[in-house]
Amino acid sequence: MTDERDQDPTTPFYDHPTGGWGSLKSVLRQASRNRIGIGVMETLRRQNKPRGHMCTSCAWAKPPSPHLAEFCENGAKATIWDLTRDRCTPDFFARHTITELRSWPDHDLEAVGRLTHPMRFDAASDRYVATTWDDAFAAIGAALRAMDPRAAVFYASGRASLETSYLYALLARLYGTNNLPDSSNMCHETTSVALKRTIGAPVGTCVLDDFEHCDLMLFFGQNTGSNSPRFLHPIQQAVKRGCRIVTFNPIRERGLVEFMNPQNPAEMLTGRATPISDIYLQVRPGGDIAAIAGLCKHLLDRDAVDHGFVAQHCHDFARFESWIRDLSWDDIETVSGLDRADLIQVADLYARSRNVIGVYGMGLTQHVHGGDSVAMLVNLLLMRGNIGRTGAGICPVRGHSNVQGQRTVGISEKPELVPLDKLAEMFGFDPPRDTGMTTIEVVQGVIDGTVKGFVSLGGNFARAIPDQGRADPAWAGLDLNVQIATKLNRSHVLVGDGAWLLPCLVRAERDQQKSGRQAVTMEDSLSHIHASIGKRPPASRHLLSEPAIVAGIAKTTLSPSPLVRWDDWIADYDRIRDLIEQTYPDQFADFNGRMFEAGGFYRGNSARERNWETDSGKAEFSCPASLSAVGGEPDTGVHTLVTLRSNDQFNTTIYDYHDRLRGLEGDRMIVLISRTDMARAGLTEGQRVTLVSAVQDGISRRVDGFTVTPYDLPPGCVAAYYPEANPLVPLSCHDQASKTPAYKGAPIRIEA
Ligand SMILES: Nc1nc2c(c(=O)[nH]1)N[C@H]1C(S)=C(S)[C@@H](COP(=O)(O)OP(=O)(O)OC[C@H]3O[C@@H](n4cnc5c(=O)[nH]c(N)nc54)[C@H](O)[C@@H]3O)O[C@H]1N2
Ligand SMILES: Nc1nc2c(c(=O)[nH]1)N[C@H]1C(S)=C(S)[C@@H](COP(=O)(O)OP(=O)(O)OC[C@H]3O[C@@H](n4cnc5c(=O)[nH]c(N)nc54)[C@H](O)[C@@H]3O)O[C@H]1N2
Ligand SMILES: [Mo]
Repeated sequence: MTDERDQDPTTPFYDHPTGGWGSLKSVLRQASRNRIGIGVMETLRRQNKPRGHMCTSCAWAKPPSPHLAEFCENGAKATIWDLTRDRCTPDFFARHTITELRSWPDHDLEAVGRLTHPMRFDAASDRYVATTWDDAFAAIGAALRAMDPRAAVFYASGRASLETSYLYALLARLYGTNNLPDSSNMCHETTSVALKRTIGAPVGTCVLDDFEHCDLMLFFGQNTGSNSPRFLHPIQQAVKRGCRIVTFNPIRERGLVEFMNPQNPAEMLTGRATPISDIYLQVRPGGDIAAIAGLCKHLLDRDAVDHGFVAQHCHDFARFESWIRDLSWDDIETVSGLDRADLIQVADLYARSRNVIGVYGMGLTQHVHGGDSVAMLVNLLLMRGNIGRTGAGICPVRGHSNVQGQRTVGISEKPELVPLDKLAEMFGFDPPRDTGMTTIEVVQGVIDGTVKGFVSLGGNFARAIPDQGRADPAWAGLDLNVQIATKLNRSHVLVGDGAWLLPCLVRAERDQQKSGRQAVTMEDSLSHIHASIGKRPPASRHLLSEPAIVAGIAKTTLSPSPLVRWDDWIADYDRIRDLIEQTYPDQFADFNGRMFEAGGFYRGNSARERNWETDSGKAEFSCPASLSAVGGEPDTGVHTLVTLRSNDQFNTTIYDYHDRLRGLEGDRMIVLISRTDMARAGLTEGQRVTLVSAVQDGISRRVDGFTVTPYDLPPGCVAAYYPEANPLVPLSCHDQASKTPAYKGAPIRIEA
């Protein structure tokens, strides 16, 4: 069992359960800061419920019979942040040049409040000035028409609905490009590529019911307590019925140590928390391939392989088996940083458990060999037939609330994933067939000037990317930069001539169109599709919905066609859902009829049915290119930098300067390091240091002003917050196959 004694008591940590009173206090602080009205509490009550609106925070499943309040600390913060009474008006922009705004911290930019008017950047006065929608659309359309479509990029951050995403992808293809990267390129693209290659389905295989039938859950690099807190409810239930949990994470994340349900009065009043992890192993960053290899090795040694399943369903097991048998325990221990005895204990537990789920997040995906890490977890599950049966499976926990769905309905730079022939037939055009740009390639294109136009459907791209800083000056050189957004952020103030800021409704707001109030839909991490209806009055009468903005741009960019009826589609989103159903009939049959089903409707998963849509027609065992996901042992004096999300941020949106669940408060410019490594490097607590990239490619990457903070971390590993540390992650450090940036494994040096 894990308990307090496992924690290094001389370093900061949170000695309360996740959830609990701390969670409530943190929400109330945001509520009072944002001066929200009583109506917002009513909105929260309807969050993630049938006929309510779906939270804009994480993508965790919405259960068919929700809790009285089916939202978590961070879901509440996201809604409160959206529904603030503060406004970012033309008046505000008249008072501040963008040169001045560039010096503001991320938190302060967003804290100005909701954007209220469409704005055009005026380079002469260095200010955004108010404009009309007609003028904005006309100018954007003219600029796009004047551009080579291959030089334009249509980026999406994973929040926009299925309806918006479908139209957005259609706009890009009608215009002539597959340059449709999305935020997924920075997070679970590794999953899409590695799971497709190994099990033939690009998404996780689990559904909620599996969490009621599993005996063991293995967690790899997913911080449930901060990033998908509603998932703690099924985990808590599972633990209470005897399911065991093992966690692999360099940091002892509180949510995976113990949890107190803030919606359970008995737990809140008695202070009784549920311990979560039975075994917690502080693996070294990038050490998961080795750790899992150790588990597989012991399974082979004790012959705990499901040979029947392997023979019937899998390909290439013999090669994998001999690779594992040849590995030495010494190498496994060195690379993983874990003891053989601990790994054997976990392997024995795994062998004894009937139904096992492998859960993972950015700790696996954001590495140079992230795809191999995911494939290793698949190997482990396949060895005992733990894919494609109730209570078992692989469960990537997705980020944004509709990031998985955006890929489902066509936002993809990979044309082979999209039914282009179908689109050609439906809309009477010749879709582009060449591969579009990923996020990494877009950043490179912005830096070298080949990207001329950038349309951003949400997100804070310039701040979320690796090598941030190198691209900063290049943004002003674009011919066109269109930012569809709700709040001001850094990407909006790095612009030059030809920049537009287009404000949209948030999901909790009423979306009124010609046929009446509209609902939109999104897909959760477990492939269920939910409808969402906003009821709050819009933050400003000048706002448009995201689908209406996409249609507005499309109408001025594209030549008219009788088959492409933007106005009809916007008048009634049922018609957009009809188009989605027509394009993807198997997954979206009777879309309009089923979208309000409690718990969402399931769009299915071939691997769950043990129908392996891979090259071999079977589930693939595979051997990794390297035993370490960071790609080898670092040189002396080089540390592996892990970039972290705090409990008080949603990506680049910084709600506040606290990280309660890690016992850290008040400052984000800190570098976490173990006391042993501090002593070795001659550093003292509180010392100011500069972090410098150890990648030698002729480019200097450094960030000053980090405070040394002792923390319970494995040797050789340091941690700092995202996005502050992003300039230290080189563009060239990314997963080989998927191009997901290696945000969890950047080599750095510390300069006093
Ligand atoms: N409140 C809140 N919720 C969010 C977000 C947010 O910013 N705030 N972001 C959303 C988005 S877009 C995403 S993609 C998800 C991200 O959610 P997660 O997948 O949880 O991502 P991170 O918090 O970046 O990192 C996860 C964990 O990986 C661990 N880790 C780092 N390196 C390694 C390693 O090499 N091996 C192992 N085993 N573990 C490692 C870290 O210690 C951390 O606990 O959350 C979504 N939900
Ligand atoms: N170092 C490091 N870098 C990382 C990561 C990491 O772990 N470490 N994680 C990566 C990951 S997983 C991700 S997903 C990216 C994401 O990083 P971001 O791009 O920051 O993601 P968002 O949260 O979508 O962006 C927030 C902005 O979206 C706008 N917005 C909010 N709601 C809406 C809406 O409803 N509609 C529209 N149109 N706009 C809206 C607001 O203006 C807000 O400023 O960052 C990546 N960067
Ligand atoms: Mo993400």
